[in-house]
Amino acid sequence: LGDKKVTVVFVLGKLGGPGSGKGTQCSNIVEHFGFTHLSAGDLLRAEIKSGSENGTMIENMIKEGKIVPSEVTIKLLQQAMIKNENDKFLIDGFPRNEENRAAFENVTKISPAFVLFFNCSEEEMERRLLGRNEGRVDDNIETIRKRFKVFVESSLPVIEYYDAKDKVKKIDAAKPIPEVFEDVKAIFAPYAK
Ligand code: UP5
Ligand code: MG
Repeated sequence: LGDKKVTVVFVLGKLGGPGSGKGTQCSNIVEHFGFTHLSAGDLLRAEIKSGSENGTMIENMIKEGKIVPSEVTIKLLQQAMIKNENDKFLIDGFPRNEENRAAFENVTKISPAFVLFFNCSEEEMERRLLGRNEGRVDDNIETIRKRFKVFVESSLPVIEYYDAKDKVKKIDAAKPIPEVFEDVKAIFAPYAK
């Protein structure tokens, strides 16, 4: 990123976040606080669509709920941050394991201002994902269960790492969308435009 100084907030959710409303609340934060939203999952899905040489590999990983190799995801995030003139980014759905986290910090030299963490029950997230209807290859009960399992095994240590640094801001994501946003707003108040 060169000399560009950026503020990064990682947005994660319990059990990997599938269906915890990360994407939904990030759109609200963009509108009110002028951040740029970078969803790692959206960038990976765009990479599949673009017909890149990694496309088939990425698609297979997502279908299985597995974590795509760090270098692929980090390259996409880094390119997006370089291309964008903004200096405030929400990185949604990343880092998903310790290796993602360490590689991101090493490659970009960026550590997050804080981690916004959406807490929600597994049953509620399942219900939302099955009702989402965006045609995602991973919104089926088999893949959803795999995504939950990967979270417990791989993503939880990332939360614990930042928790130990007092950087995790936890939100109750089981409430209706506007109520969740009220809590989010309180956290982002220092970043008001
Ligand atoms: N909804 C949202 N909030 C609600 C609320 N408060 N009350 C009622 N309904 C609510 O929301 C999901 C649905 O719920 C929507 O229909 C919404 O209207 C409703 P959304 O905001 O889309 O949830 P989100 O948390 O963004 O869920 P998502 O499925 O996108 O999270 P994931 O983390 O699973 O998905 P992501 O796209 O980040 O990753 C997909 C896959 O990509 C991963 O499994 C992995 O294989 C791969 N990946 C990597 O390998 N590396 C990465 O770094 C990132 C992804
Ligand atoms: Mg999402």
